[in-house]
Amino acid sequence: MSNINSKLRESYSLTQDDIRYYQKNGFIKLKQVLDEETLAYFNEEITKVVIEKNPLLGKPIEERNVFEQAFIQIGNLWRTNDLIKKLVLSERLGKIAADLMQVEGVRLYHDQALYKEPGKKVKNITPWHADQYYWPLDTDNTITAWIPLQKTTPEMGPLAFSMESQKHDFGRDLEISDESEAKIQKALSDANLELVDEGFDAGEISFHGGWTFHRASANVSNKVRAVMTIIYMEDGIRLSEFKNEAHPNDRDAFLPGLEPGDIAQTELNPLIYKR
Ligand SMILES: O=C(O)CCC(=O)C(=O)O
Repeated sequence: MSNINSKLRESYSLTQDDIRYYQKNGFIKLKQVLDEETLAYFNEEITKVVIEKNPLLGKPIEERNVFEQAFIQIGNLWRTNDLIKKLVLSERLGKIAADLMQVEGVRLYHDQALYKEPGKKVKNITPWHADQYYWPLDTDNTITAWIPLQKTTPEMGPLAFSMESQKHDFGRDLEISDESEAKIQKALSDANLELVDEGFDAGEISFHGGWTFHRASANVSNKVRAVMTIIYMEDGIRLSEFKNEAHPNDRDAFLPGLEPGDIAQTELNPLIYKR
C-alpha cells in the first residue's frame, strides 16, 4: 500500500495540449494515469464494498427502471473505507482536475461506484445526459474523473462523449431517462457534433465537465464493467438556487445543512488539491 500511496501523490504529466483539448471539447481521455497494480488493488477493494452495499441485489434487471438498469450506483465510498479514501482524495487526480479546469483548487463534491452488469436481455444503456442537471452548484467548474477499474472494451459500455457539447444548452433540463436519450441524441445529431465512443485501456481515465453530454452503450460482454468516479468542484464556489427536485436531494446527500448562496464546503467536501 505504501507504494500505491506514493503513486497516488505523484504528479501526472499533463501537457498544455491536453488542457487546450479539454477546454475545447469538454472532456479528455488520458492514458496511464493509474498503473495495473493500483488498478487491481482498487478493483478488489471497491468491488467488495459494492457487493456489500448493493441495494439492487436480487432485483431482476428486467424489473428495474431505466436508471436502475443502467448501473448499480453506490455513493461516498470514501466515507466507508480508509483505503478507498486514498484514491478519492488522491492529489495526483485532484491536480489533473484543477489543471484541466484551470482553477486554483478543487474540493470533493462526491464519489460513486458505477457497476454496469452484463445484460443480454435488457439494453442497459446509460442514456444521454449532462451531470450538472443534478447539482445545485453555482458554477460551470465541475469535473468528473471516470475511472474504469479494468480494461474496458467497446462491448462493456465505456463512457462516450459528444465533442464540444458543453457549449450547447439543449437538454440541460432533462434527467437520465428514455426521453433524455431520444431528445439529446436528436439535438446532438442535428448540431453535427462528433461522438467519441471507444474502449479504455487499463489505467486510462476520462475527465468530463458538468455540462458535457455523455452516455454509455449497454454492457453486452459477459463481464461486469466496474467503474469508480470522483466528482470535483472548484474550491470556493457557492450553492445555486434549487431549480429541480434533484437539487435539494443532492444538497442533503453531499452538502448537508447548506442553503443556496452558501459556500459549498462541509465535512463531506474536503479540499483535495490547492496550488
Ligand atoms: O458509467 C456510466 O455508465 C455513466 C457515468 C456517468 O454518467 C458519469 O460518470 O457522469
